[in-house]
Amino acid sequence: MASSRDLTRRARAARGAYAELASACAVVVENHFSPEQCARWVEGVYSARAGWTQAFAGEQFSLGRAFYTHFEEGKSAAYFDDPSSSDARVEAHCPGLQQAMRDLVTSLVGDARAVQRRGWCGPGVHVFPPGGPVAARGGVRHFDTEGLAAHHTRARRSAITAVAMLQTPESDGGLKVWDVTYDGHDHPTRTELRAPSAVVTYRTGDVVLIDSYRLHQIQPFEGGRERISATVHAAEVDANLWESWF
Ligand SMILES: O=C(O)CCC(=O)C(=O)O
Ligand SMILES: [Fe+2]
Repeated sequence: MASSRDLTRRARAARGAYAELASACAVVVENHFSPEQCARWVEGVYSARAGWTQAFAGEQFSLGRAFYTHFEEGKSAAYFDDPSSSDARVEAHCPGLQQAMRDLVTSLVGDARAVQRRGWCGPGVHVFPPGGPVAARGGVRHFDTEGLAAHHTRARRSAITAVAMLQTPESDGGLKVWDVTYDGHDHPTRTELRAPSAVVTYRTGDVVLIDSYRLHQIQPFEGGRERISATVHAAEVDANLWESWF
């Protein structure tokens, strides 16, 4: 992956887009979800506000439990406590979203099966509030390795993150990707941060696909509107069998 020119790529359809990650840091699948579908899910996300899961002292919220926030806050037990109630909450407010995100994984990876990871919470939604720390400074620079089994990570077995933008902030809020992949440490070094990088801009209904070992960061954003995106993580646990979770 040499030049910063082709750090990101745009694809017209999800099918097989995973293959593009061999030579790009991120692939954007444009218009994967219709604006009407996104608007319905966003309405559902707001109707679920009382049931949002708060993380990092209100820096961010989710509809459905996200493993990495629970893990980092020492609350993994709460994540694994009755995951079906988390899935039921997502389904009640955003009908079809979880299955659509699993179907998305199936399309992205091509001829393979994507199933729910047993005992884990299914795909969910991130809400980043306007005026909050992420809006002001951007998110944490990170890799999406927390949910991977240790042996999976050690062998660098395939793993992806797909993010669907449901509601863009009023401006900015793209996803920055670096020409850097996970090297066994959770925080990027200063040298790694100087590697070539690019900001993926994505619109409502677009999907961004990255390797879970890819260094990435949500960019600061402006305006009075929440940034709302749906995430699914997936790992190839056996030949052509992928497990997904949030
Ligand atoms: O919302 C996004 O653009 C990406 C969020 C993220 O880094 C993640 O879900 O792991
Ligand atoms: Fe991430």
